[in-house]
Amino acid sequence: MSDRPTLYSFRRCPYAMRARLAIASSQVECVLREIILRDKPDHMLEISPKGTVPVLELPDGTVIDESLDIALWALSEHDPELLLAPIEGNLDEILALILTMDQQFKPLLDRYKYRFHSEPESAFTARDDAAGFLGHLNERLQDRAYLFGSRISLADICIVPFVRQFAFVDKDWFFSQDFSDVIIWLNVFLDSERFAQIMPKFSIWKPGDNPILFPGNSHPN
Ligand SMILES: N[C@@H](CCC(=O)N[C@@H](CS)C(=O)NCC(=O)O)C(=O)O
Repeated sequence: MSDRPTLYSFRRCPYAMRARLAIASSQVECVLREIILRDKPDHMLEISPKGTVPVLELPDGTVIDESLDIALWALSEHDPELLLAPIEGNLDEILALILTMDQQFKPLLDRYKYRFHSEPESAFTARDDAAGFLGHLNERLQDRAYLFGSRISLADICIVPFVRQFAFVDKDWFFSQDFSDVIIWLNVFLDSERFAQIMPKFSIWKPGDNPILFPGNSHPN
């Protein structure tokens, strides 16, 4: 077992992006093991039989296999950007918004994304319903650069990977919608050093590989 936490991750998974964003912000150095979903490593399935990424194994053997829990763990270790202490509102309100997006927006996003070609009618209904949640985010972002104030918080890093996924199903449609403050917020994220830092093309891990340390040295901004 490593003396650093080990993170099983899949680059394009929004949940794994959430975990990497929180870990990058915390600057807690981990060993990153990039996986592919159709060929999950035995060790990952041993420590987390439910088989979803991200999974974090701590040096003491503790396993955390929910993305939000990983984010909260990393930031409770070190939170130099004060992601857990928003300028407006409080952590409970942040967690409530993340939960709403995970429980209500994400299923709509999946229906939209996975039925886009096969069942467009159902996909477009889901898209319209999902857009209602973006309208709500847009209202928040009309008066502030980030969801809970003028600086980034846990809410932004947890939610933005899912909005990115939603946007990328049909970019022409998304970027012509009237939730313009969500579009600005997403674009700021996509252009950020923070995003670049979590999205290098990691090579797929196999036992015996040299450890890939994550995050690298640069501080996100
Ligand atoms: N509630 C979990 C969900 C994680 C999740 O569903 N991850 C997807 C990838 S984005 C996954 O691993 N799915 C398993 C599979 O496709 O085999 C979390 O927040 O970590």
